Amino acid sequence: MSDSKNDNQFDVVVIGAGFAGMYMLHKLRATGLKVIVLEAGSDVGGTWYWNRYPGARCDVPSMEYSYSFSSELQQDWDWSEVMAGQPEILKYAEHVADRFTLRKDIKFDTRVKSAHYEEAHQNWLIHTEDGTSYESRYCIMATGCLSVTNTPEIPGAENFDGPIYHTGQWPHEGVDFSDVSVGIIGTGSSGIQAIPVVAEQAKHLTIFQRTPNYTMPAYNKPLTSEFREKARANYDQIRADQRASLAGIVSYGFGFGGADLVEPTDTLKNTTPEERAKLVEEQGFGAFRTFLDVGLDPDANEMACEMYRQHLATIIEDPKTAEGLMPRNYPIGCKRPVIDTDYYQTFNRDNVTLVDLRQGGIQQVTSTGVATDQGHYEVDALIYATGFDAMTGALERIDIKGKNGKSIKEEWHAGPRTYLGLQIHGFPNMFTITGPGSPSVLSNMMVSIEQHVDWIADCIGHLEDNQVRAIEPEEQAVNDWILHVNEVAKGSMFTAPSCNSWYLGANIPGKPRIFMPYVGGVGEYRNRCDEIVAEGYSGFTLSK
Ligand code: N01
Repeated sequence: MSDSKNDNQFDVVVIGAGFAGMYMLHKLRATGLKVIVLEAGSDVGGTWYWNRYPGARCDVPSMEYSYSFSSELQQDWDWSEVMAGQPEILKYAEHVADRFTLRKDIKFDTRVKSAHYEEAHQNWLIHTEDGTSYESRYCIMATGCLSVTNTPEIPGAENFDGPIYHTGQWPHEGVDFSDVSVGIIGTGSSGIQAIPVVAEQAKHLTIFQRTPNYTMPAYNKPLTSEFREKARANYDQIRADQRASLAGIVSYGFGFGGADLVEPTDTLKNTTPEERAKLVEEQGFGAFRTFLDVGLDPDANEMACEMYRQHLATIIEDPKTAEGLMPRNYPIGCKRPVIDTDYYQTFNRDNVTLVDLRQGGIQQVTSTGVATDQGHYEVDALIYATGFDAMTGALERIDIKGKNGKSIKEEWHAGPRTYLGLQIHGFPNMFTITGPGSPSVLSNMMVSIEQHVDWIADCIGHLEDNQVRAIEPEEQAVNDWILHVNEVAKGSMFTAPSCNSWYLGANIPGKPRIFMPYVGGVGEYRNRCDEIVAEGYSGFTLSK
């Protein structure tokens, strides 16, 4: 089949050359299908290609946040730290591209504009911004969950005299902030990582914080060769345990953020205020980690929040700044957990100012700074650490049309609708790697990416072997899956009424409030995906 194709006809077009697209290409190549990857960036790496801001680092231990598909690769690669920084992870991606000669089938600097399903030919027609079109039987979206930056429209930004950067689109040549007064908007994972590093360099750093976050110290450190050797010798077991786990992480050697391992079993509600105060004094922010009810019971959670605030007050020298940094009125565990290096200590520096926007918000950006209801703050440069249009953003930015010309935007007007986060009703032969409705961002992305890529490659193999022209989920299967995704998230801190997270789309004005990822765990989820295959692709329509 492949031989009869012209230059722009393919069996599979994969969109995106991050870790998902790279592995998808490698996997499909082995099947003999004609595959091309289209990538907007100039090289591989996806999120690690774009997010080059100072302090960017992974929060999953690198021995686990790495590919498992090649035993030689995992035996050969040396990680230098428990959780590697962005430059090292990007180097790893580049190494994988070299090692498996991936680049020859990736077209870089190529942004996909549209993907339309042609019912008459059961093909996808894909147009790129450079005016090229590609025809393909299958279209695989490896577009990432956090790849479209969210740049809030703050009035006056266009009049600012200095440069404005976004953490998610950082200049490749880096930025020198010596002698520069910097303002940073946003205190999510990106802001919290960037702030201590920028503060070291800048003349002054002003942090515009709308919602204080709960963040735990990262216990990052160099990996010893002894640890690496031991992990390598145990890789088969580590990988098997990751796949069967809840979050795709087994904390081999380390607990969350590189901290000591703990197994929460106790009940915080059974403790007295004195006991809690003693725990905070002895263990700091980690004091509530041993309590199981913190994640389940809102009252226990509020006790943990209070313990958190108590410890915070002991770190910050200025009481007003301490109060300004204290998260209130939403539970620990509602947002994506953040870990940091020296975040709070940074606020004790003379060259750092916190602007707690709860006391008066941003009015506008002026030519020389940021005007708020609390006054005007002069800055020479601005950093937006304002996050992403997560999970659906990258897909909805492309003009995707399925059967009957229906657009993905129409199909998802009330929130994303998928079966297993893998396929959308009415969009045959289109697959989404780590799409909404799959564990994705609630898991170690590497584990979820590999599981989806393997599943999709097996599915395509099955279709090809059985002369099936098209696969798409039944509408009822989609409805049932969404119901299940919502059901398992119910009662968790993720969906607490006071929670406003990007998991819920709450960071983007007008985005429907829907809990997008699947909270049931990668092990359970994998089993369900495998069962569905064993049942002959139950819930899918296969047409010859
Ligand atoms: O983005 P965010 P992020 N005015 O959405 C604020 C992954 N990641 O890039 O909370 C003022 O979390 C906003 O305020 P609020 C990880 O999954 C991983 O930091 O909406 N402020 C918030 O403080 C993470 O969760 C790693 O009130 C405005 C911030 O901007 C995800 O990426 C590292 C504003 C955005 O926080 C996203 O993290 C980095 C406005 N108009 C990222 N608009 C690691 O692996 C937004 N904000 C460690």
